[in-house]
Formats: sequence, C-alpha cells, structure tokens
Amino acid sequence: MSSVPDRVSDIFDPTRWRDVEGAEFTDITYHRGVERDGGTSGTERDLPVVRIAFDRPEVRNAFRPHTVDELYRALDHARTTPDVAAIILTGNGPSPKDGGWAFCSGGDQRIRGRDGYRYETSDADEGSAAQRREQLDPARAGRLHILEVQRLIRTTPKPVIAAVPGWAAGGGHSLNVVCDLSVASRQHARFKQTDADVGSFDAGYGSALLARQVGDKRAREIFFLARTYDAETAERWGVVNEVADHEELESLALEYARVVATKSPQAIRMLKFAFNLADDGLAGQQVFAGEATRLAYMTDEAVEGRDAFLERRDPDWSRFPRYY
Ligand code: S0N
Repeated sequence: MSSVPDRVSDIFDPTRWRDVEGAEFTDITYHRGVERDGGTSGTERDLPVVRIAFDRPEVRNAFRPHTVDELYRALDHARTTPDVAAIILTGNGPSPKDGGWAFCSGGDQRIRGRDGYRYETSDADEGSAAQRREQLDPARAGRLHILEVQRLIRTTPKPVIAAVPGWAAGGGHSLNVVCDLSVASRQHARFKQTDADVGSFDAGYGSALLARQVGDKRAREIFFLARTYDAETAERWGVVNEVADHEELESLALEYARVVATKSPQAIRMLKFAFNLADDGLAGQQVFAGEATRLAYMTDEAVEGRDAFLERRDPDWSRFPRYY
C-alpha cells in the first residue's frame, strides 16, 4: 500500500491520490488517483485517473523550459499507461507570497525568447545547478516547445481535463483552450489573453480553436482587448464546461474523469480524434486514420491480407462482404 502524499495545494485532497513511482519533478507534481478503504483493512485501489499540476505558484504557475519538459514527460507517461483513462491538468496554490491562485500564466517572461536567458531569476525558484545552466542556455530559452505539449494534448487518446483554480493567462489561457474539458473555480478563476500585451502571439490553437469555442468576434475581443473575464463568463462563452465552488473544484474534475473512465476506450479515442479532425487538417486526418488502421488490422480481412503475403499465396477476399 502506498503512503498518503503531501498536500501539494490547498484544495488537493491527499487521501484521493498517491505519488507516481519514479516521478521526480521540480516544477510540476504528478499523482495517480486512488480509492482508499476508510475501514480498518487499509486497502486501496488505483483509479484510472492522473493529476498533473503546475507547481510554481509564486509566479502564477508560469512555465520555464524545464517546466515544459517535465509537463511533456508526465503527459506522455499518462498517455502510455494503459489503465489511465483521463488526465486532470491543474495548478497548485495558493502563492506563498500573496495567496493568489493560478492555473498557469504562460511562459515565464524572464526566460523568454531572444536574450531572455540573460535575465536573472531568484535562487528560490532555480532548482538544481544543472537546471540553472539549462535555463541560461540561449538555445533552450528560445524554444517554444509548449506547442509540443499542446500537440501532445491533442493527440493523446484520452481526455485531458483542465481544472482552473485561478489565473489562466497568456500561454496558460491557450492550454485551457486545448484541453478537452474544463472546470473552473467560481471564486478565483480568471481568464485573460495577455499575448498581445507582451509581444507574444499564439497564432495556432490558442486563437483559432478559441474562435471555434467562443465565436470569431469574441475570440478577437479576448486577444485584442485582453480584458479579464471570470469563470461564469467563461462558462457562458464556452471556454469552460462548468463552474464549481473553489473547494469543490478538484472533486468535480475527478468526477468528470471517473465518468469518462466508465465509457468505451475505443469510442472515447475515436470521438476525441473526430472532434479534432477538421481543425487539425491533414495531421488530424493522419491521427484519425491511424486509429482506423488499428481497428482494420483487427479484422479477419486484414489478417487474410497479411497471411497471404507471409504464405506466398494470393489473398482470398471472397469471404469478406463489400458493405454498402
Ligand atoms: C497572470 C496575471 C494577470 C496575474 O496578475 P496578479 O494576480 O496581479 O499577479 P502579479 O503580481 O502580476 O504576479 C505575481 C507574481 O508572479 C509573477 N508572474 C506572473 N506571471 C508571470 C510570467 N508569465 N512570467 C514570469 N513571472 C510571472 C509576477 O512577476 C509576480 O512576481 P513578483 O511577486 O516577484 O513581483 C499577471 O501576472 C500577468 O499578466 N502575468 C503575465 C502573463 C503573460 O503575459 N504571460 C505570457 C504570455 N505569452 C505566453 O505565454 C506565450 C508563451 C511564451 O511566452 C514562451 C514560452 C516559452 C518559450 C518562449 C516563449 C515566447 O513567447 O517567446
């Protein structure tokens, strides 16, 4: 039986999660859902859900290149763990400095783009010496690999559920847009697309997919005016699915994940990729087609084609109807 993990966030319920073996991260936390028997037997069973959280609350969970590397690794681990059905993406909090909450405030502006590596950051959030060297490497600082994370969220055949406990700003706003489902804190969630304030622009999913969700004029308003909007407005506009009281946010996200886990994995996978297809163009078609081929390989007809080749004979298709 695993031990009850530390409380990583004020609304994190340690009794519902366990640490993931071997997961050693500095900028994120990664947990596996569990159901613990409240009685004396002390038994626990894994739930098909993981929780990945930004863990830099002192900078509103802004991501530096190292954060993005960790996020990618955790997401990919969840993607390739067969008994995980859904992924919750959230932000730990509140900030020890001022009590503010955040989902994610996008790229850490001290480490961004051209010359960004020259900006000094405080020792407090530097992590190891190796990370510090990495952070100061101009080749790494210039990487915009949060876009790789966006693509991984899109191509992971499992729903990714954003639980937004506070600010979703800049690249954090875009991450919420890319997630399959979203829930937000009534009291603390705030949304603001600051890209144009800081000379940044997510001209991919962050804007185009947002326009799909909220409509074209509204998406332009969100980017061009960069006004703050709250959770209820986000729900009304279609940027989140549901608003919850702050203390209930993670329970609601977990409930979403648990319901998703009761559905057919194949149906969820095909539906997710079908929803993506039109917006993802040929890349979306390729992902969907890969799943269609996987299904086709399981049919007797495809097995006949493979066996005929291996047995050096002509395939016999006569057993297989031409469906109409
Ligand atoms: C989120 C906001 C609106 C919250 O405002 P609030 O509550 O008034 O808090 P603050 O006092 O502003 O913040 C508290 C502390 O947190 C620090 N901080 C907040 N956000 C960031 C950040 N993104 N980077 C670094 N630090 C941040 C504050 O400085 C403050 O620190 P202290 O206590 O020491 O003063 C408000 O904070 C806000 O507007 N934040 C910035 C949002 C933003 O513009 N994000 C960037 C937008 N663009 C992207 O995300 C694109 C991706 C990207 O930038 C990138 C990523 C990787 C590689 C390259 C790039 C690239 O674009 O080149």
